[in-house]
Amino acid sequence: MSTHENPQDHALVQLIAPDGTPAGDTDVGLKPDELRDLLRMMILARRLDRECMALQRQGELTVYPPFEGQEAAQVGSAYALEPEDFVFPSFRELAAGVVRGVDVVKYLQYHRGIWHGGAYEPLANRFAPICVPVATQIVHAVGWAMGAKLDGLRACSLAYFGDGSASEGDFHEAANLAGVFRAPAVLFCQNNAWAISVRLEEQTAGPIFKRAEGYGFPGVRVDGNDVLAVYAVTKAAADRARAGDGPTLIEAMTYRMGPHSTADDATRYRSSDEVNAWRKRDPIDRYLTYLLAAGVAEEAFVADCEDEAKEWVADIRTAITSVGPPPADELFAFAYADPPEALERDRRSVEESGDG
Ligand SMILES: Cc1ncc(C[n+]2csc(CCOP(=O)(O)OP(=O)(O)O)c2C)c(N)n1
Ligand SMILES: [Mg+2]
Repeated sequence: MSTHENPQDHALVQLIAPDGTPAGDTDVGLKPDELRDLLRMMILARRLDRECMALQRQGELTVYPPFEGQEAAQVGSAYALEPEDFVFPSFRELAAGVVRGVDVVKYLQYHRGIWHGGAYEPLANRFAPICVPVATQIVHAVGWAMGAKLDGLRACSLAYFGDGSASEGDFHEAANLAGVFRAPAVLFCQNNAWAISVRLEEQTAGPIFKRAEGYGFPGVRVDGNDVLAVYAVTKAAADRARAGDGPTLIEAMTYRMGPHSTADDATRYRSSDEVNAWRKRDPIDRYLTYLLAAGVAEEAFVADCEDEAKEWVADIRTAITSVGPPPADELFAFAYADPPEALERDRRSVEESGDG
């Protein structure tokens, strides 16, 4: 059994067991309507993720990296943040973006091949542009946190990254800097067992959360498919950061149920037994079972969430499929105050061709 799947992992913070029964103190300080909202967000996110896969298969998006299976890791962590905090995502954090209130249609313009990083306004929801060069966003997040500290803001940053990204130099540089400067940053690793087709133990030999000790700050490993546990550890890390006590590394153990992206065929490198074993640890089923047993939600609420999700994604589909390409002259617009002659010539030729 791999280190990723070890059920005897004593370090793992878990509040709800995979069968939905409580496994710890489930009072994380959320009110019943907030507890229900976590479920609602996960249901909305999953529906959206599946719609995006369909949109890509129908040629409406160029490429899409699905997050199915990782809803609790993303929703639980994003829900723990305050509006003034700043999220630095990779390319798989649409569910976190939904929680932050990011304009999904503008987000998807990246995946439609229209605008780098998404067309949303990063400052509006404090959600940085989609970041594909793996691990670079961790450095951005720590830099932002250092700036926030210098400015005397009571806010933290949160960087999302994957297990594979934790093997990049940028992770280590960012972690070292965060430790030395006690930056108010939360380094949130979604360990989904795979970096495209490379399994965890092929690219790192030890638990990721333990690396924090070497950088002089705490590291915690949490069950990433347990939304309450993820919320609780992220809230504690964010509170700690805002209080001036420095960074925390969180390693959320989860699993990507789908392919790495729509350009990948995961059946070529992993077994259906492995995928099926993780299906039994589904984050939404687990939390739903818990909420129903605790009397916090009823079936009617779930049905309402599903209806809402259906309507919501239908509106998103209509909106994103009607977004056409931006004017071609924008290709020339933002790089130079005084464009060089060669570029000016290109611009004129586009203009004269009528393609602009
Ligand atoms: C600097 C850099 N190297 C390589 C790639 C190609 N690439 C894209 S995603 C990925 C793997 C990322 O794995 P992980 O960090 O575990 O995140 P996950 O995709 O599992 O969410 C790689 C190697 C890239 N985007 N950027
Ligand atoms: Mg990964």
